[in-house]
Amino acid sequence: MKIATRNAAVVVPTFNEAENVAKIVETIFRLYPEIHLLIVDDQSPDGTAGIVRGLQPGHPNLELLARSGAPSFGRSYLDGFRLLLAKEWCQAIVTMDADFSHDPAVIARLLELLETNDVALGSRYVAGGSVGNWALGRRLLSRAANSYVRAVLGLPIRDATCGFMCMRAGALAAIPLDAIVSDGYAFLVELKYKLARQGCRFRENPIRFEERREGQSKMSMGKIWESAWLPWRIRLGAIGRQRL
Ligand SMILES: Nc1nc2c(ncn2[C@@H]2O[C@H](COP(=O)(O)OP(=O)(O)OP(=O)(O)O)[C@@H](O)[C@H]2O)c(=O)[nH]1
Ligand SMILES: [Mg+2]
Repeated sequence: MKIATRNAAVVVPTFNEAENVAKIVETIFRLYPEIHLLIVDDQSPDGTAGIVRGLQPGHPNLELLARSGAPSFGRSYLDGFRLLLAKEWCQAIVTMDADFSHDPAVIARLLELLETNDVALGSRYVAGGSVGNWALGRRLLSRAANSYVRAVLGLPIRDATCGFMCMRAGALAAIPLDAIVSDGYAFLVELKYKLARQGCRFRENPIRFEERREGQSKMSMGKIWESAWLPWRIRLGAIGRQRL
């Protein structure tokens, strides 16, 4: 059965997205007036959370989770998931970036695909998918990371590091969120791995991934190393396989 947008929530983690956050909020609600939107901010020094608070009176379905403690992309998503899975109306959860790399217009298609799948991905690496404006180095790195992760983990998907995901709430609720240990791109891989191990049906929908429109890039060597190491940690059993 089709999931109505009023039963779906989009989670967007933010760190220093003052230049993007108002635009992404307005764009999402213009396209889907009934959808729920949760921004999970990590005490961004640029005042991202304050901008969200300022938008809340105009958007009753806009929620802000202002985290404290050490910033973490992965923990932000996990806190957001837990908050949403406790809501009775929540049947689907979409993850996406604040910087317009993921086109909000695609959310409708991903939700449609949940009629016959548990997880729908906005994929750069299936026929019809692409990346815009990426320098050759980053293009190669992303391609190599994907092939590597697929080879080591045997994931049935082409874009294992993508951050544009749409999941049935029931599927997400069935995996042990507390057992997810990684952060950054590795978090996105570990999440897909756990969903796949749970027996979820995946479907990839081609997207064009755009370079961030505004704001500073947060790519770092630390994040890349973590992603390189994660598949082996999973395979070697260091990451709670027994709990799957
Ligand atoms: N809450 C939270 N959000 C984060 C953190 N790091 C990144 N984000 C957000 O996660 C999303 C993806 O991060 P990006 O910085 O766009 O990552 P990327 O696309 O690989 O790299 P660039 O676009 O080049 O910066 C964006 O909405 C970021 O604001 C974090 O530590 N905490
Ligand atoms: Mg980005």
